[in-house]
Amino acid sequence: MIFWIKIFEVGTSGQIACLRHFHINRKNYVDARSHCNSLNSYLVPVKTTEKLEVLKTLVTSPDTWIGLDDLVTEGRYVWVADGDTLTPQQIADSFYAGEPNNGAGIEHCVAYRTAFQLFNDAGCDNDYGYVCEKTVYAPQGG
Ligand SMILES: [Ca+2]
Ligand SMILES: [Ca+2]
Repeated sequence: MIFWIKIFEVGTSGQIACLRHFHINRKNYVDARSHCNSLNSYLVPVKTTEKLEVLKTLVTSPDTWIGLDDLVTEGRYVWVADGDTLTPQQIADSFYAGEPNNGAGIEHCVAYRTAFQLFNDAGCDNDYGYVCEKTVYAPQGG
């Protein structure tokens, strides 16, 4: 059985974002991203404080992949869902103190860290839980 939690209205488009947290079979970043894609979804973008609040409620495991990485260009953080990049201010607001630190020169994938309730850049080979998102059109009430 697959649970998708409906939470968000996306703008005024009538779309609802549905999230699912996978945390039992943990995966590296690329495999997590692929699994989301196989479910017609994508690793979750967390671009609003509203969605960050949802993650705080939904996620219980220590580290959880979200759909954000600097795999292409070091220090340039790109949302996999739409290719948007983080501004320096957004980086400062989204990561916890001292992060992103590109630890050992190999941290290019971003995880939500439950202990800090903010982001950390981590090694993409780490096996973490992950959150997928997909959007559906809400039925229009009459
Ligand atoms: Ca990096
Ligand atoms: Ca880090």
